Parts: sequence; structure tokens; C-alpha cells
Amino acid sequence: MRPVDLPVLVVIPALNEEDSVADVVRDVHLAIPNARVVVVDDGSSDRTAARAEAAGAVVLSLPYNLGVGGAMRAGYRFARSNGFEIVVQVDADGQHDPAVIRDLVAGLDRADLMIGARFAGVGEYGVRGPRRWAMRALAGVMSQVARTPLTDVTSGFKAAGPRAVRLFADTFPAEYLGDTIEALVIAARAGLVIRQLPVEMRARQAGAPSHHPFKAAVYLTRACAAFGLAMMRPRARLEDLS
Ligand SMILES: Nc1nc2c(ncn2[C@@H]2O[C@H](COP(=O)(O)OP(=O)(O)OP(=O)(O)O)[C@@H](O)[C@H]2O)c(=O)[nH]1
Ligand SMILES: [Mg+2]
Repeated sequence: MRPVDLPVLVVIPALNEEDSVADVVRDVHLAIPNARVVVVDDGSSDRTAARAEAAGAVVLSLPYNLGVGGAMRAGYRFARSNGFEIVVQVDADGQHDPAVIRDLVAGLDRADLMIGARFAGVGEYGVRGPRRWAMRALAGVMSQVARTPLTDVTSGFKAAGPRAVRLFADTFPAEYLGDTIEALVIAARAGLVIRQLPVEMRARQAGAPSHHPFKAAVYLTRACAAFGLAMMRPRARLEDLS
């Protein structure tokens, strides 16, 4: 069966995104009418959950803030318990174009994980200074680990096929930066095929970014530490999973 014919779950991690989440949910439904949309609300103090529900999403409300990694693990578990074979991660702030989801999912006929990647010749998403250098260095190292050219290993726009959904329902890391770097290391070391699709990333539609420029140097150090720790952990094996 083609990936686009399999049941697709779109998981949207959200923290205080009341001004954009409803539009994102509606746009995803328009782009992929047969997909189920789950918004994982992570202790938002605004009306994110109510707006997402009113727009037609299933809302999983976590009791306290677990971060994007914890939210995605909840999403992958929901997928496994409810028979979804494909999971697409989309940001709640409107930066990811829902029209691209179909292309990411179509790419799963030749990969287990498709990354919607910036810095690959499409669009002009601007990240400068130390944060950009860190992203470039990490992309270089991750390309070696995944044995494929990758330009954007911190992208939150990703589609996971059946083998990746099984792997991530048990292993998706909840630590800081786990949802990006460590998740890719786990997938690559478990033997999954990772590929990227160049995408244009839009500006945030509303709300506040979770990053701040002055944290860039800290980001670089933590990203390297996250990568080192991920490489030291025992390899996850698909054969061992339930
Ligand atoms: N569940 C959950 N979602 C979060 C958390 N922090 C951020 N998010 C969501 O994760 C997505 C990505 O976060 P952003 O703050 O947009 O990060 P970013 O896209 O790398 O940064 P910008 O380019 O500044 O937007 C958004 O949908 C946020 O609402 C969190 O602690 N828990
Ligand atoms: Mg964002």
C-alpha cells in the first residue's frame, strides 16, 4: 500500500499557542482530510486546548510541562494504541505549511523518516550567528551518522513511517533537544532510513518563540552534549520492540 493510503496521525505539540493553533488544525484538515489531528497541550496557561478542540482536534492535555519530546512520545503512543501507521509532527505556530505534509508522507515509500528541511535551497528561513553555526555543525555530524546528506537536524517538521512509529512509541526521548538530535540518532542507529525534503519555513504566525538569541552559545554546548550522550546509549533494536 502507498504511504498516503495508510492511516495518518498529525501530532501538534503546543505550548501557549492560542492565537495560531486553531488555524493550523483547520489547515491540516483541509490539506489531509482523512488524517486525525492530535494537539498535545503541555500545561498551557492560555486557551490553546479549547481552541484546538473547537477546531476539530483531539486534545491530549499533559498534567505538567514535559517539553516537546515528552509531548511527541505521548503522540506516538496514541498512534500505536489507535492503529495509526504514520505520524507527522507539525508546529502549532503556523511555521509549517500543511500542504507539504502530503509530500513528506509520500516520501515514506523510500524512507522510514522524512525531515522537512530548511537550508536545502528552498525558502529563506533566517537563523544567524552561533545558533546557525551550531545547526550546521550538527547537520554535518548527523549526516555521517545517518549516512545521507542532511541540512536541518533540528526541524520539527517530520513524517514517520510504520517502523519509526513503532520505535518512537517506546523510545522517543523526552530530554532537552531529545525531540530533534537524539531522536534522529536513535532512528539512525536502529537502522532506519532517514531522508529530507527541502521545504520553505514560514514566519511564526503569532505567540512567542521558545528560543532567545542570547541562549545560542548554551544551545551549542547542550546540543553537542545531547549528541554525545545519544551516541553512548545502547542501540535500540526494532526486533526487541513489542
Ligand atoms: N508540548 C509542548 N510543545 C512545545 C513546548 N515548547 C514549545 N512547544 C511547541 O513546539 C513547537 C515548536 O516550538 P517553537 O517555539 O515554535 O520553536 P522553533 O520553531 O524552533 O522556534 P521559532 O523559529 O522561534 O518559532 C510549537 O508548536 C510550540 O508551541 C513544550 O514545552 N511542550
Ligand atoms: Mg516555531
